[in-house]
Amino acid sequence: MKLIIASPSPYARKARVALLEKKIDFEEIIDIPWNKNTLTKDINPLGKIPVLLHNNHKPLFDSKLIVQYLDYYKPQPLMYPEKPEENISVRLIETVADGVCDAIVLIFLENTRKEMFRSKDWIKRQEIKIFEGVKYLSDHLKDRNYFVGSSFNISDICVYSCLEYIDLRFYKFEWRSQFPNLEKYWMFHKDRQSFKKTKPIAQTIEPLED
Ligand SMILES: N[C@@H](CCC(=O)N[C@@H](CS)C(=O)NCC(=O)O)C(=O)O
Repeated sequence: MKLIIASPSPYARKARVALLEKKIDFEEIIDIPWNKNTLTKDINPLGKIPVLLHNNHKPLFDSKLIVQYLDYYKPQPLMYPEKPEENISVRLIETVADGVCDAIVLIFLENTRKEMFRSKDWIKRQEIKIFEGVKYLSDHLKDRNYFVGSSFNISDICVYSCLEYIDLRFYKFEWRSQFPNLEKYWMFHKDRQSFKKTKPIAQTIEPLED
């Protein structure tokens, strides 16, 4: 399998961690999807990473769909639990964690504009989503080590990736001091090999045109 990624991307990280957890061999192809010469535009009509290329299968895109495909391809360990109630709970946590990342991406892009073109209102709107989203995650975690059920699954991948994406792109938000249960959770998972091997690395992107 080949996975097209961007090195800072929390969405690509979901697929990378799931592949490592399932011990599936894969090759990473690093792209910068925001730049004009991105590989992705010819493969995904939405121009986004991650994209999974597997044998003669059509290219698969969107992290949720890719991880679901990996669960069909190699069920153990399962990333999306089978029990309907757990499955829905996991997807809800995924939606919030991914939504926090979406808001961070939008602020990051807005800040690539010249200062006179940036919208403070737009940035504020996204910041509220980040703060409220992380509070929701903290409230749902309580003092547990796993978000849903008693073992590791996609909800943990999403939240862990989201927290480290905040550290990379929105570090003014000191989530550790505001949400000690999330810090404890982060400490519990930080030595996991699949997380250590996929630490986000910043890329420099071409600025948006005004
Ligand atoms: N919902 C998508 C989001 C993917 C996404 O937004 N990827 C970003 C990189 S972090 C991207 O490729 N953006 C390029 C663009 O929007 O043009 C997923 O979960 O895979």
